[in-house]
Amino acid sequence: FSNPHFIGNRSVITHLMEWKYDDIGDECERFLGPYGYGGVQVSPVNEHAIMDGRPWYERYQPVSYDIHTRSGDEQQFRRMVQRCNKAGVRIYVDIVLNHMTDGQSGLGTNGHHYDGVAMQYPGVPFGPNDFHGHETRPTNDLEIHNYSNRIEARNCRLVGLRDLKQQSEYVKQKQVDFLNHLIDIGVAGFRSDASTHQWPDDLRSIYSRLHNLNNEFFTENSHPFIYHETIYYGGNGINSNEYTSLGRIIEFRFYKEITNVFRNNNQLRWLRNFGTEWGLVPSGDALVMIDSHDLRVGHTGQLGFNINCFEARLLKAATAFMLAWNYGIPRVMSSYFWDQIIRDGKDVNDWVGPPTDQHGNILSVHPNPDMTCNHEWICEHRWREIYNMVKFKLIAGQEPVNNWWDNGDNQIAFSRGNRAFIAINLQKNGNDHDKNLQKRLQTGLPPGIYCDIISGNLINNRCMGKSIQVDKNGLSDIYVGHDEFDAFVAYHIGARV
Ligand code: ARE
Repeated sequence: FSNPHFIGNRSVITHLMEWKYDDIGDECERFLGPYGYGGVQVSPVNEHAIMDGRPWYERYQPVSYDIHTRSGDEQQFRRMVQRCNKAGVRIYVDIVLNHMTDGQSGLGTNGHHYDGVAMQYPGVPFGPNDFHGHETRPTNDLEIHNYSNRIEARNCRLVGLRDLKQQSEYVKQKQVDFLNHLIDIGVAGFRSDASTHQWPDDLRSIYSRLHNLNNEFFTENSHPFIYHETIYYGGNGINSNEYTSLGRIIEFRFYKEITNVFRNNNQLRWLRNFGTEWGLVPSGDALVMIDSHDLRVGHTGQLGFNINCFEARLLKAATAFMLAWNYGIPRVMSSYFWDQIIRDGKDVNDWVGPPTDQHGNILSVHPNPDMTCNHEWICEHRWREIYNMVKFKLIAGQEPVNNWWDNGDNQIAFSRGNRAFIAINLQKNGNDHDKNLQKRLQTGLPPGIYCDIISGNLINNRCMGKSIQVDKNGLSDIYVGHDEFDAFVAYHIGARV
């Protein structure tokens, strides 16, 4: 369950949060395929509660396992999966198996009624016996209070959400049917939501009944790729390594350490041995990110510490490191615009859902000629600095990190074998001269003239941005001014004049 089934050397996933399936299909064909992305994570696809104001998080309150949300119905979902697979781009679905809705009642996105107090979900159907109650000896109010307590975390309610009893054969079978339905349609795998709140053995038992991937798109005997949301920063919380035998885990320590470094709370030079030596799980067990649908608004992290699209220069630099370093499977967050208003360290608009028209239909994405999107959609995955680093990673392949250099502080550079080279400058101390990265460095690259793919593309054999000349020994003058638009430069053998 830890192979993402990317095509060729593709190696990066992007989460197109809340996008409509028709738009994702278009995006696979016109952009993601051609620019070398390996896959898309789509927001939960099954019927969910319709909540007042339509917050984005209503998608995390399931009502049934019918494929029907504002992103599209089952037919549209099927068409997207077909189109993306044909474009060489895999689809991973965010699955919410831990729970159903909170204690409200109302309608779901496919018209099913639900009642969270009575725990009735006729769309599945699930009833009160399918949920954890007092017999499993959880807390008095059935809520999770102590996230480090295994039993409480698994058998109690996460923020009031009705907690499914996955020990029940009936519940398991309904979930297996749902996942197999998605597999048969042609998805490549799943993001498992709130994994720490589910018993590893229950997940194992569910996964053991999954079909092989659809062999219209995948080789025989392929298993779905499954990555688990286990928020573990060390200490006595539930250790994410309880889940590594089930697939991959989202390694939250990656974003936390990288963010800490890029915010200058730790020197860049220490990144030299970043990975398992820092306590992270082995690379093959990890999926990594800088930003996510939660972190962006300060959920599961701390606003002001997390880096989101409102700090573009920092986000691009941290993402570049993630894509240049050879660790885990990287996921690039792609968000929509919301009016961030911070009061007392909290974003009061952290709930705001995707852009819609006056009838509540999600707006379409219309790319501009300069590759950006209509202003409602941030489309980080289309920023030149980011899509070109996706290409960098594709070209670097499995080449090792070589030619590490640092200034003993916050300037670093390294190559990936003799295929690609990056230099990052976040130096804040010293005079202007010290703050600029200006150094003759070993790039590892064969001699020639290379375009900096961060400041511009190679078009008609000319660099639109900066360039360097690499001599016959692989040396070149590298320059990253401290006040430049981007804090890094990157070169690879695919952008040689
Ligand atoms: C919303 C409201 C709540 C309300 C609830 C029910 O915000 O106030 O009680 O509805 O009415 C998302 C949103 C939630 C939202 C929920 C349901 O983020 O705000 O609740 O949808 O609509 C823990 C879990 C982790 C979980 C986070 C949010 O361990 O699994 O909490 N993350 C996933 C998703 C979320 C999603 C859900 C789970 C639910 O990524 O998007 O919630 O499906 C420490 C602990 C962590 C803990 C973290 C919380 O770090 O170690 O375990 O994460 O704090 O910050």
